[in-house]
Amino acid sequence: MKRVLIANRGEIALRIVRACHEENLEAIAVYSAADRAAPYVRAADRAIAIGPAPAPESYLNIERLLAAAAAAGADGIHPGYGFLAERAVFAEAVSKAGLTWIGPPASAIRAMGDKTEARRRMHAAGVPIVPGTSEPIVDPGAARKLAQAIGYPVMVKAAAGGGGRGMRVVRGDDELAGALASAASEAQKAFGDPAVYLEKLIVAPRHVEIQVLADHERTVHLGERECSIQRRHQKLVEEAPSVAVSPALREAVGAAAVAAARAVDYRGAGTCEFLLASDGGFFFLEMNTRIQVEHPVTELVYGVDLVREQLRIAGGLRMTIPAGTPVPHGWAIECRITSEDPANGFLPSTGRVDYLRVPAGPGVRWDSGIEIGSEVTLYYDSLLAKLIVWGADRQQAIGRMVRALDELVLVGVSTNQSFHARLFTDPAFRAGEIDIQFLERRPDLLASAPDPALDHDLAIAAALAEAEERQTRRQVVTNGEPAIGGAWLRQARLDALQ
Ligand code: MV4
Repeated sequence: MKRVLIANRGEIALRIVRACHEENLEAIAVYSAADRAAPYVRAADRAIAIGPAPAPESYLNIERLLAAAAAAGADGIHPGYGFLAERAVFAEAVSKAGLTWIGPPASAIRAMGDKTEARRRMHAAGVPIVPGTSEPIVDPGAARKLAQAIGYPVMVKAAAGGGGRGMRVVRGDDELAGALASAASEAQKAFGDPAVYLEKLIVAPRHVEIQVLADHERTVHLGERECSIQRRHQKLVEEAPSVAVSPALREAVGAAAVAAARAVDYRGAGTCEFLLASDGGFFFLEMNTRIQVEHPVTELVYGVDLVREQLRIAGGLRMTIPAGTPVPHGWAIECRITSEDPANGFLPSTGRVDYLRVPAGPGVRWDSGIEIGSEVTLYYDSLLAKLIVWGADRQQAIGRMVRALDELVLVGVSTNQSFHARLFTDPAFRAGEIDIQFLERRPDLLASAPDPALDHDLAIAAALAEAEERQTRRQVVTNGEPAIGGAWLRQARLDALQ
């Protein structure tokens, strides 16, 4: 492999350009009309326009991407995350075009994409799965017996799902039929497949995921990432390691993740998601067959470059992970800085980045796709940058995050920066008392309460401004006589009194 086309945009495209350059590979960027001036486009060795701003006509368009690869003489394609990264048909089309697919085999993507098939394969491989059904529900009448056997509360999930769409919680027989119907209809709309199945509901678990790497000789894990701090299935903060994972538990969950990857003949970088119950039990949920947004926290505590390893493995080289069990060193935390306004229900905001001061200093990493002058639009997702810190322990990492967030200045677009500042000073978060419902319990962290001290300052400022106005008003003087041009004068007096 000599020349890699990056079928993505933003921070991950820039991350891949950098890894290519370190591996002496040329990097080819593709860009939509909205991304002409983006930093990743300038960082690449060559850039090719692939269409208008809407993703279906650019970053999701397989034909245009393959045409760009041919035009540039690329011999490999890295899909990044999102867009086409987990589409088996894209992996196949890339291989069919004679190019190297920098990702897992299409068969592994497909097996993990169907959640009921994944459950069957994981069960056969001895990977713990949540108690439930591993075949789609065909008969709503039979579903009642299955749900009773599992024990309420249960969850209805879409077989083609993932990321939280097409899921329903069911607390008793009376809710089951409705939940099956609505989940199936949502799954049909979202994935074109109405198949659903049942799982026992795990209450207030942590979300812990294991990073896996596999080359043609070895499959290894690089420990866990704690991803419980999320809102509506969007992760906001990730850490490695997890306060809830002991070295013994790490080895157990890690071994399960390695078994999961082996069961589908996995190659490259992948992530197995687990629910970690409050009693220490863990259950495989799904495997993400791509590089993930939060990969940097693993890189910092294991001293690896995961994108570099992806490039090596795709090129037929061995991964550079030494033999033996990799051990995490220190603590890493990532904040997703998004163009979402906590004061406005996390609605996406748009605009031009008028000013940007990037945090720096010991243990601080900034992976971003923006610079001063960047236009933030609604065409793509709201991730602007990832602020990642490393410290010798969790306390030092949190301290560095507080300091780095304090240094960060981003003007022109509303962001979720203030939410992060509140979170990292919160006693419960600092104590590690987190699970997937943490933010649901803490509306106080999500939205800033109006500060009464600020109201007071604003009232004084308004009074001073008013007094200043009065002082500088033009004086209207009359001697009691009806003034000439009376209507004009009356109006002038009126204006002066307002
Ligand atoms: C669950 C669960 C509780 N019990 N399954 C959400 C996304 C998808 N990956 C699976 N999800 C869940 N599955 C059972 N049996 C709770 C969730 C869940 C969740 C999981 C991971 C991270 C955040 C979450 C937020 C809400 C629900």
